[in-house]
Amino acid sequence: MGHMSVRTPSSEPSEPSVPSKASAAHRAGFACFVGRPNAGKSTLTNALVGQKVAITADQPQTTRHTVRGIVHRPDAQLILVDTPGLHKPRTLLGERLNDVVRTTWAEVDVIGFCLPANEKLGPGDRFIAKELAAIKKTPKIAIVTKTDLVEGKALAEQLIAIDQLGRELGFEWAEIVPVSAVADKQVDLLADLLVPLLPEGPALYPEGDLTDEPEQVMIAELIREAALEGVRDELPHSIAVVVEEMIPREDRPADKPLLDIHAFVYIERPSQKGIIIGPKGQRLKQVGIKSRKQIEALLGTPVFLDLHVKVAKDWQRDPRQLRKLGF
Ligand SMILES: Nc1nc2c(ncn2[C@@H]2O[C@H](COP(=O)(O)OP(=O)(O)OP(=O)(O)O)[C@@H](O)[C@H]2O)c(=O)[nH]1
Ligand SMILES: [Mg+2]
Repeated sequence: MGHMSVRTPSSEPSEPSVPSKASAAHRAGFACFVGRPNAGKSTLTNALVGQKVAITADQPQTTRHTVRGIVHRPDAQLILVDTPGLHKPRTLLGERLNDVVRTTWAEVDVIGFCLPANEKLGPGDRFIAKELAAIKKTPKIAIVTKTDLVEGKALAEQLIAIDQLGRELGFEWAEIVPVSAVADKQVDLLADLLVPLLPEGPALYPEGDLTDEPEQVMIAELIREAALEGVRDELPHSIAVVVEEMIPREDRPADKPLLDIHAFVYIERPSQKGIIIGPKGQRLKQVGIKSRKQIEALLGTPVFLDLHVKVAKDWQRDPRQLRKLGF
């Protein structure tokens, strides 16, 4: 009873997967990743999907909506639902994001609770674990992220602490899995452990679909990701991006198309404008160059990206503005 089920590379010899008669029923279902902001949920989602479907950043509260990433395997379709980091809300946006997380974990087949290896368990983690404990019907996997950042001893201590946390709250993790998305350690193993927890059934998404994000949203997110780079303090939270228009440029030869994309980068205060735009517009220009490359790769077509910075006063706290920005 209550033995600790931890997955280490050595305890998991890779067996050749021999399909066994009719028992290998196809599975399909949903696993969500929850955890504090910055725990590495989106990076892990991308690593499992094998392509960027969710933006990531080294500031907390990067993800602002659920992002589905789809893993296609011969035996299963695993749909990952990356969620915003659960945190103590300070704005209406924060409250909305937390609501999104709670709705999501009530709907999935398995919950993956992400805890960074390089940070001791804190009140934020306990708070989330407590809420998870109340969801009795759903299996919960503890995922220790960013293992490339710690030594073996620190990792072992973290695994024990997480096991202990479950016991204190009266449940047992279905698994405790250390992974590194950046060093590609045990990422495939995580998928192997999630799949058996999915219900039997046919694929839910067409083959080849890696996400159900609308193109326009993905593009706005790529611009926001570029805009987040290097900004600090409150500014990352103040940035929102909306793609207003995408129109193929007229009078272009068929073999030389160009897509005009017009997007607004919103901030909350006029004083933030200068920082986003930068001296002589250099910063905004860099944001444009960086995101345009990724947008072109995503769409497979040349793009003219037109970025405008606009103030949406205190939008994080204003229900009307939030609605306009899609929250
Ligand atoms: N070294 C290392 N860094 C990682 C790993 N996974 C994520 N990170 C970094 O951790 C930071 C946060 O990663 P995200 O994936 O954006 O974290 P998140 O949990 O989605 O954050 P929110 O969306 O804000 O809740 C980024 O700077 C990542 O590059 C990892 O396996 N190893
Ligand atoms: Mg995220």
